[in-house]
Amino acid sequence: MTELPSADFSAVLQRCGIELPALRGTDLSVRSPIDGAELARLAALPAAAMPAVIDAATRAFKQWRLVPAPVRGELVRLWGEELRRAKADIGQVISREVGKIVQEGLGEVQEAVDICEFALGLSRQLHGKTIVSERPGHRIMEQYHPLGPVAVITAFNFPGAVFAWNAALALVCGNPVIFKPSEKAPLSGLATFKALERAIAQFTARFGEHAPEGLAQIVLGGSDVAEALVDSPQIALVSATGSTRMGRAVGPKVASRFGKRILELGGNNAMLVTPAADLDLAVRAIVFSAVGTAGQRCTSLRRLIVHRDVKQALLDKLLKAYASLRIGDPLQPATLVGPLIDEAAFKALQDSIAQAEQQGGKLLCGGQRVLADQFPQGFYVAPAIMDMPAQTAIVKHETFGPLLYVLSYEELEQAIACNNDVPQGLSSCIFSNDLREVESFLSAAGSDCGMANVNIGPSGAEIGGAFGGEKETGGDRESGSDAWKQYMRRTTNTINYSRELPLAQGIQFG
Ligand code: UN1
Repeated sequence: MTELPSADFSAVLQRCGIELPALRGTDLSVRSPIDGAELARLAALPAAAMPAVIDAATRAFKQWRLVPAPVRGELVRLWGEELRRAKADIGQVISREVGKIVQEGLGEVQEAVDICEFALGLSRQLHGKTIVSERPGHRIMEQYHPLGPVAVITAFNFPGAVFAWNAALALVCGNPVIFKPSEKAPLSGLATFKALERAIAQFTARFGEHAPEGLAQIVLGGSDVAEALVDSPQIALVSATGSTRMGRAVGPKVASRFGKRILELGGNNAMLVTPAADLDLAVRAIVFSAVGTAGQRCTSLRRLIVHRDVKQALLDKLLKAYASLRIGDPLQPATLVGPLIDEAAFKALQDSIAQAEQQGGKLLCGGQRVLADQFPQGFYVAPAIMDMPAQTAIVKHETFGPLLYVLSYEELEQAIACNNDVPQGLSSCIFSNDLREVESFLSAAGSDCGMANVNIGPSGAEIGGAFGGEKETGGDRESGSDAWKQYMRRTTNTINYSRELPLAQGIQFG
């Protein structure tokens, strides 16, 4: 039997602070989608161990909430520095474990660095409002206080960045975190988490008791471990990223105990291309957003809604671009499209193509498995484009892979209606240089998605904006803007500094 993992990858993991012998077990088999090789076999935490983990976070909260927010900011600053230092190694772990190309593996680590810096700035800006009172000698103000332990449950496709989005904000907001990474990507989760542990060690050396035991914990395991977090009344906020099916299970459970939740679920993101579009720019955006990460981003472009007058011209350019895509080993710097995460993802893609054909679709290119000789256990596909006669049932379904449906329209209103006529509401965009078209798309009667872009694709959002979507995407926001407020509890304080006791609404009592 071959030694797990290969010597060079062992060295990368070690530099990331991952000591495999200590984690070794039989429960979780971690395979690289590049060639199906087993990277590690890890022990899963039994659900019975979860109460102790949750209790440790609860104890840590009591201390951490009292640390001044700008001091808490110092911790995420150190985390950002550690991530920067380890960027190449963590990027490589992500590439090997989930098949991202080198640039996207590095980009994901950068996204984690960026949110640490954002959170550092935020640590001095967690302010509430001062509100004028209707009563003399009174003042109203709001304060934002730490909330409690935060559970972060993530998906395989952003195994490091999504944890960082949540953890960096949770920590500056005064909350401990418990991280449950995807079973398909525990090593990437660990690599990102270990950088945080190193930051905590430095922070503790500097501030002593300020960084309590249990401030940040990682739990490797299955759905029973996730369920323990979802069901525990001690977990103040559950942030979960994944499928709509997962969200449907998690959301009501957290709601039934009146916990808070952030759900980031499926997307079915569209691009409108109007006759006033720069087609060359559109093609570049389509290629990045439809085939980047092999179509496995929740923000990936899945529907192209193009005006019939420019449809053929756009398709000609697009098919040419697709024909030149370099598909293959994601660790090779020239590769643009890596493998799908596993065979199940490949089968789901095949199934969607078959259904789309039954519903009148025509496959214009791709869809077939490639490189099977070189990688019998790796599932590489040629990105597919399908021309659809209408937005049929399968088009309304999120298929997590490089499958782009093309629909045509005549009137802008019809295109906007088509954009909105799916259960998901994450991201969307319009390519147009016509102010009227653009503003209509962004207006109250325009795109109903959490993100609506102009002349850029639906994916690859910066961390500064609030990230998330409407409808079956979950309705919540994370990352930038004021998403931090979800990690805190707001108190409204009315202060009377007069000698009277006037009642609001002019009520006379006694
Ligand atoms: C996801 O796919 O779960 O906007 C997150 C993007 C990335 C994050 C995607 N910044 O595509």
